[in-house]
Amino acid sequence: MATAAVLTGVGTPLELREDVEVEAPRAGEVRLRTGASGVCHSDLSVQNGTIPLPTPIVLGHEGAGIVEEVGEGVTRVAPGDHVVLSFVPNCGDCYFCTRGQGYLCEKSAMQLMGGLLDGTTRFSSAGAPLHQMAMCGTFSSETIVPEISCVKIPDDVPLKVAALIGCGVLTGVGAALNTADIHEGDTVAVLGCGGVGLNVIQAARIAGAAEVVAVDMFDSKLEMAEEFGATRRVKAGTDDPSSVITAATGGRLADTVFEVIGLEATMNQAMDLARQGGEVVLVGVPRMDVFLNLNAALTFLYMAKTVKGCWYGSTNVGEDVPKLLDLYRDGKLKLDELISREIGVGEVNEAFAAMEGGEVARSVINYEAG
Ligand code: PAD
Ligand code: ZN
Repeated sequence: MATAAVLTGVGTPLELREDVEVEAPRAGEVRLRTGASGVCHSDLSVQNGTIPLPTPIVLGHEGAGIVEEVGEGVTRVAPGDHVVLSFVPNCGDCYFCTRGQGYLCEKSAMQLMGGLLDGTTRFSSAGAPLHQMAMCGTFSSETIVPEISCVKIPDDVPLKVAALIGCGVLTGVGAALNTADIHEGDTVAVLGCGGVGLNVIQAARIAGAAEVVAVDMFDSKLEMAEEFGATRRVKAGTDDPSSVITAATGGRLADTVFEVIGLEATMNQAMDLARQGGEVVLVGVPRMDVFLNLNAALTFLYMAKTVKGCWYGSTNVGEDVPKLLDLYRDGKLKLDELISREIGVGEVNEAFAAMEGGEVARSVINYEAG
């Protein structure tokens, strides 16, 4: 039996279930003792209906743990291995994986069905099956995942830090280092300074940005943004980002603008804050009915702007996880500082409220703390 936080319907609080049955791993699958799971905005977005997934479902997709048992044919990992979960499985063989676009792996096609690779689930509670977010389901003390969702890491990496790598760090750092094309001395603007945005900020500095303008509606987040390397702050709703960016660039506007919130208004605003020939990187996940309001001629021809969608930091997890761990060990990437609170799996609803209230960079469920 596992203990899990379960979403039974859109708009309802998560329920703590202590009776969750976890089937044995099938071929190509792994049983994982979850060590830790971050609480990401995408989890909240499933709860509030922004991201459509079937219910009932075990949320959680930013996790790390220890392999307990492997199914038939598993070769990538063995019992006892510590792993980061990739919220996009990475088969290594498909069209996308073989051309360096592992974040689009064809094996992720079933993800919106809320099951594993074959669409079926391994969790059940009170006799009814439970779906599983992103083939992870890390709001459960134990889970079954595809082996191709596992990235082996050294045993000495704290699992609460490893968990954050699984989504917020790979996405945010990848947005700046992989998706965007930041040059030495650039001016970058980051709209939204949460768990993902703070990683965009620190990686933009690693990429050479001289100015990073942080935009958020909470002073607490803007303070965190400065700790992560932002050089200027804009309080959304009070200050005008365009005048701050204009001042930073002699009127040219930003070389690269990242939207890391997922709102229609800020996605459109991001387009306006990029300079002629500049780029906009969309990281925040909006509702399915959001459209951008762009003038084709002005935006793309006369202003020659580029818009890039950033799915999972355009990452190839096999290469990027070790790279991020090296940066962390060298003191170049702040990861411990992302953990504002350690919580139990029964406190995810409070963690959602803390996230919406601007109180935390990340809340992390620490299963190891007992
Ligand atoms: P978060 O809630 O920790 O951070 C969002 C930040 O935006 C908070 O600091 C808010 O205060 C701030 N904010 C909200 N509204 C506004 C506004 N109108 N103006 C300025 N600031 C505002 O979320 P997160 O960092 O975990 O996730 C951010 C988004 O990224 C979210 O949409 C999530 O679903 C998405 C995401 N995308 C991927 C991907 O692969 N593209 C991966 C992971 C998360
Ligand atoms: Zn996430």
